[in-house]
Amino acid sequence: MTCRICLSSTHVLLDMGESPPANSLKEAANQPEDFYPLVLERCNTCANVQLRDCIAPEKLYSRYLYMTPDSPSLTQHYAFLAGELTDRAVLRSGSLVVEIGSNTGKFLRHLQPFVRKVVGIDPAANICEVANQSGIETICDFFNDTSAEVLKERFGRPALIVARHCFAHNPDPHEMLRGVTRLLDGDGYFVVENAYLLNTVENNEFDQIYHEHMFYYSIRSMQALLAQHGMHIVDVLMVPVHGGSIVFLIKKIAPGDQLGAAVEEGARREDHALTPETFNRFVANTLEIRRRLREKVSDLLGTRQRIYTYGATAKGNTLLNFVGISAAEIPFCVDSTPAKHGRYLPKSNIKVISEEEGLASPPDYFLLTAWNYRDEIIAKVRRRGNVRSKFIVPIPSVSVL
Ligand code: JHZ
Ligand code: ZN
Repeated sequence: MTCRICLSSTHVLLDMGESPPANSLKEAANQPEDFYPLVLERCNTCANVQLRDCIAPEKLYSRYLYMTPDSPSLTQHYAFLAGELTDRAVLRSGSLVVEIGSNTGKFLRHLQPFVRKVVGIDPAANICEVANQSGIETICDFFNDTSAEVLKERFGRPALIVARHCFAHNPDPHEMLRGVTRLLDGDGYFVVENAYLLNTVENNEFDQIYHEHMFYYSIRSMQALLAQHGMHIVDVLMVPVHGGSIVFLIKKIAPGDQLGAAVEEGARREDHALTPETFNRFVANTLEIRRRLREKVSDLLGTRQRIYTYGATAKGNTLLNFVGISAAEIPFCVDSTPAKHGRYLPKSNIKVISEEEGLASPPDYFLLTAWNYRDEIIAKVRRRGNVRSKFIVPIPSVSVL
């Protein structure tokens, strides 16, 4: 098809068949649901990796069940980012910060002590309500050229615009960048945090492929995109969250801009690492994980072991549906988000229960669908007195802890 960054032709890397949107948890089991193709493709020119078929954002985000969890590793990450941004004088006491896709406002709360004002913008009405009630001013809208103008009129120009794990969640990044260039202060920063393609591929994180993730960014593809908008990456940070993410520090191109050495070093590493062979290996490893996980689950059920999944994650739904696991085999999924409790996972029909319910009747095994929080989830389960349940960790390869 066509690259949505540079309009060149693309080739298919991996076709995962059809699945329902990953966060479309259902109120009743076996409720009818819509299926959409999940096809990963790569541009023949600009290094962009994208989803071939995009679902309209209005359908995905107007009501949204993902709420940033309480997590020690995320809290630590927010503190790290706030420190980095302060050290680089991106956060200043007089400045305004706007966060796109701010969810319940957890990150903005961490920035609040360092700046004059923080404002969030998020398209999900139910999420905005939670954020506003907790005291983080949040506008309910999609971020684009039009809403950027509204924000500018109302609050002025921010010295920092943040987009964490939402920049790839839109079919047209050009539209978002038009909004950013309109709104951002002349020498302000646009900070984008996203799952990093190199980690996704090298760690076999095929479950990161779902309809919300419409792009799989690298330094090279981000450079190709920004160049069309008079912007560039001035530095990058590699961070551990969500299976390995990259933080792009972006500015409008201006004479005298200093570029951090990590940008060119990282880009050259990508040129070396992201070869057709690498993508072939990624596909082969994906199929191997599917085979081994299928086998592991069947073997355990054959010996009457009980399995629940841990984490009603978006990526977990890709994993379960691609491997072909359903409620007949795994009846329950444990998750800490109250809004997900009592709902059913798309396609697999697995029922979501609370962590407390999971503790009251623990299974023999948890399939860790929130593997990005592996250490803290296992520590929490043990701390709460469950020393018996084992954990099947699917990524980067199937292992049991
Ligand atoms: P988590 C979402 O993906 C969707 P998901 C989105 N598209 C995206 O890009 C990423 O986030 C960033 C639960 N949990 O963060 C809470 C526990 O039960 O891996 C969450 O439902 N106990 C925006 O859904 C889920 O796991 C715990 O102790 O893949 C984690 O979801 C913890 C820490 C979490 O994102
Ligand atoms: Zn391209």
